[in-house]
Amino acid sequence: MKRVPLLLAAALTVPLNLQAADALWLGAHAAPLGRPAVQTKNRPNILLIYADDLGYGDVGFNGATAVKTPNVDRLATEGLRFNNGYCSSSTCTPSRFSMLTGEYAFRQKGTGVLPGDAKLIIPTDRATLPSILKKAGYATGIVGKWHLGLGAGKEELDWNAEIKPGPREVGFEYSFIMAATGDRVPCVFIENQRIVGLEASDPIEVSYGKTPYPGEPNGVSERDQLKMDWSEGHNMAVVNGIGRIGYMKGGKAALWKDEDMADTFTRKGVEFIESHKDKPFFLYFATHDIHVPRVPNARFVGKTTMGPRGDAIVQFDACVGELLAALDRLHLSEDTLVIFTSDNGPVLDDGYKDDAVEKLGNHKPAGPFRGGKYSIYEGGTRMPFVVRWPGRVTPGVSEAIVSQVDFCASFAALAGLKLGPEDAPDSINVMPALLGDSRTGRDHVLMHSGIVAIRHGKWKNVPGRPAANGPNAPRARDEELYDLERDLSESTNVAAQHPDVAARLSKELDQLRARGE
Ligand code: NG6
Ligand code: CA
Repeated sequence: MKRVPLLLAAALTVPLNLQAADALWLGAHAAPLGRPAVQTKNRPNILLIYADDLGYGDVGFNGATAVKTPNVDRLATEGLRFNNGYCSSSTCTPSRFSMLTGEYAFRQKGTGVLPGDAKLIIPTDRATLPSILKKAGYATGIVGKWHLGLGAGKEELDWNAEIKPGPREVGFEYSFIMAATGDRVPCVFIENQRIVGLEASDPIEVSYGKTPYPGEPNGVSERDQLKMDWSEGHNMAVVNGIGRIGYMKGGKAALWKDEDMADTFTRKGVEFIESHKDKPFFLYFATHDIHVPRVPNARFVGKTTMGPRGDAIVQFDACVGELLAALDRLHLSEDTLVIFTSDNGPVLDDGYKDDAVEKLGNHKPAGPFRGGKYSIYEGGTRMPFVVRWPGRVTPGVSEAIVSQVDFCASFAALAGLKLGPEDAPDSINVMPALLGDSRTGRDHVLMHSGIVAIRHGKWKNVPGRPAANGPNAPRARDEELYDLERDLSESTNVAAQHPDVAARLSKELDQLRARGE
């Protein structure tokens, strides 16, 4: 694959008078912009709080009232809130792939939502967000959801031995993860690439084949005994009374209890912070909330009128609160850049009967935006997005367009590390925007949900598709153009009124897509 290094599009608002320190800070893919951080505070700890399936409108600071989120609201009050912060894709695996590699996932085959036994999809020889920060002297760790595959080669993975390659081989020195999602087997925690609590006498087996393990419960035969019924899929292995995707057997002592997962991850996150308080650390804290199955701890059950989905948001917010409290307690808040966002837009019924639709009331999970998880519209990829760095980032609201794909180049620049031309090819250094030094970030951004769309400035173009033959051929669709300044909810297609704009964006999209080929 030939890659052409990207030219920087980020616009400048700060007058430039560069000194040596600036040049260092500017690093990765950077045009010279922004105020140098090295002169004041260099290399803060980085805490990336990454929610799962949490929508733009699911948090108080973006207008939610039916659910209270005091801790993420605290982040927003003390930090810089982005109204135009994007993930790359409207599902989990491709969004995380893009964020951690700085390359849009649509450029690499096999980066769709992965089964729980998938092999690692991030090549181990490439620069990643953790490997970049590790090189810059950070202690790197991940706690929570992985969903990027584990193991390599054609052989089936032996879950009872060391599980590799995995997080370590892509740059995380410490890991405490679940392999895929809460609704996919194996339902176990994996710490530093070994299953936690596994007993040698009860080895674990995992299968994504069609047949259940004989004698093991499954979500069809035991449906009437399930803790939470499924509405679609989720009828294979039964773990903790809940049907999952995929089959597993053994490892009984290692199985997680959904009700305790948030506490476990939070404890591990806090422990990582505590044990690295004396050196710069990067912690990627990727919650399983609020993805299905939504099974919050009893402490949170009934805290909202919205059922498990609302209660899971409260639980998520409480986890954020504990992490922030740990930073306060350890006197690390001032030295820590906290960045909070989510992997894709919201969904109500995602395959379990948990009343998310019935109990929604007036709550708007995607805020003012159209669509949600799985969608090419803004609700799919416009995320709640906050950067807090007390004393360095002035609290407020930014309209700059920023994307999670930019984390690689931006944090490389902050840490003073220069990226090679092959590294993080879609990532732009928007650190000046993230720190509030610049009011502009990127001028364009791509979003992906099967198809790839482009936003440039206020315009959003969703490409059309001609009719195709064949039983599984996707439906034809007309080209769409929206003016996001006037029409946040993408309700009026103005492609016919502005054919020149539509053509310009469509050409830009073609060129950007072609870069990875
Ligand atoms: C779907 C699952 C859904 C969720 C999604 C991945 C069914 C019916 N649906 O296939 O529940 O797991 O995959 O979500 O099984 S993501 O946030 O990890 O991308
Ligand atoms: Ca997700």
